[in-house]
Amino acid sequence: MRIDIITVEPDLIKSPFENSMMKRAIDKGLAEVHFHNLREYGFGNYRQIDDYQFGGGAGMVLMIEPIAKCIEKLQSERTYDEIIYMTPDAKTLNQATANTLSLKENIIILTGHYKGVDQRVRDKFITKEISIGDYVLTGGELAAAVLCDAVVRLIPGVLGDETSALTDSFQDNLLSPPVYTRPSEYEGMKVPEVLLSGNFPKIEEWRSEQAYKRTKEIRPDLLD
Ligand code: 6GU
Repeated sequence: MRIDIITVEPDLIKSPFENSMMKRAIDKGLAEVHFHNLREYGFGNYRQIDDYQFGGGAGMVLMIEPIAKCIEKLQSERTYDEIIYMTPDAKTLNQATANTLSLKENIIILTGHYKGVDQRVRDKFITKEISIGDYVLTGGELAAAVLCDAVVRLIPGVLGDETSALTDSFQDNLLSPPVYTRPSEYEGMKVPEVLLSGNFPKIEEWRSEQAYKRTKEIRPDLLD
């Protein structure tokens, strides 16, 4: 999978890709990530990329031309399956979206800033808009890193069996059940007996019950 990230703040987003799971995916050749600094496509000596919004109001808006130049250059080199815009005014990211995106060959992720991008960017280029939750971040860079982490770990071969993505919270729309490791007793707090029983059908049954109970308590909306 190839991911092209268009951003105003490349330094803010690079470090998650230089560490841990995403670095492993890149080193294994399973993911390829390229960063494009929007500023390099800006106008004039100052490399201008934003301007005041028509109609007045505080906050700058990213202009269409620099973004168009960058996207069209990428599109002249290969075909993209999705052009994603990270923005708080969009549907929230969930596991189903991450699963779908992990099967794509080439994607572009555009991260917004300031008041966002000119609406015509969204109308002309964007095929999918994603928010990562109901709160506002300064820019879409951290959100893009979150999206990439959620997607890249699902690419076959990225995770080992020991951390299979199949048993994740949300993979079946339920939260994960509680987990325990040694010691079996700590300051009088005991690990549930069933987990020490070796009775695997019973253990699975217990885990399902606990997952359902937790989901009902904490995230009943997932059960709707
Ligand atoms: Cl994708 N961008 C920004 N700026 N804030 C957010 C977000 C995205 N998702 C949640 N908050």
